[in-house]
Amino acid sequence: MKKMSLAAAAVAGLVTALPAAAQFQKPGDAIEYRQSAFTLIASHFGRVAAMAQGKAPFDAKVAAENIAIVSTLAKLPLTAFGPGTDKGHGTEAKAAVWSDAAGFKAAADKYVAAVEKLDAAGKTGDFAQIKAAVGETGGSCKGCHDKFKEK
Ligand code: ASC
Repeated sequence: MKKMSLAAAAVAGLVTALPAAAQFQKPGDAIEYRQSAFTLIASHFGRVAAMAQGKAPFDAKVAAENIAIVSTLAKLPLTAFGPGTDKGHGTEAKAAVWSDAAGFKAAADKYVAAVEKLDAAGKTGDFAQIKAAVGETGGSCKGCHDKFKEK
């Protein structure tokens, strides 16, 4: 019993030490994970984007809360584009994600950098800074979608 629990602890330790991508048991799990993460990011980013576009009243506290969530979630889907996750589960990822891995990484890096700026802007509570950072972040979403996402 003691040995079993030690083994279980060793496995748990190994799993947490591996790159995040290794947590998926099946390719479909990774696809669903990245889709779920993008859904949440789009929802929270969308609330801030609506304020930036004047479609919702600007509230610095609400903007900061939503930006903090975007910031926390931003990198999660990027761990879920491993080999074999290019088909099924309604994925809209284009083959270019894997055939142009360098291009995909460049687009992902641009998005991560934009979200870092958005995070900093959210902390200032300044509308102009948030608006500019929303524009850059939205542009990075679109830039990646144009090349790497169907539709
Ligand atoms: C969003 C959202 C996206 C991006 C993109 C920007 O709010 O859900 O995918 O912005 O539309 O062009």
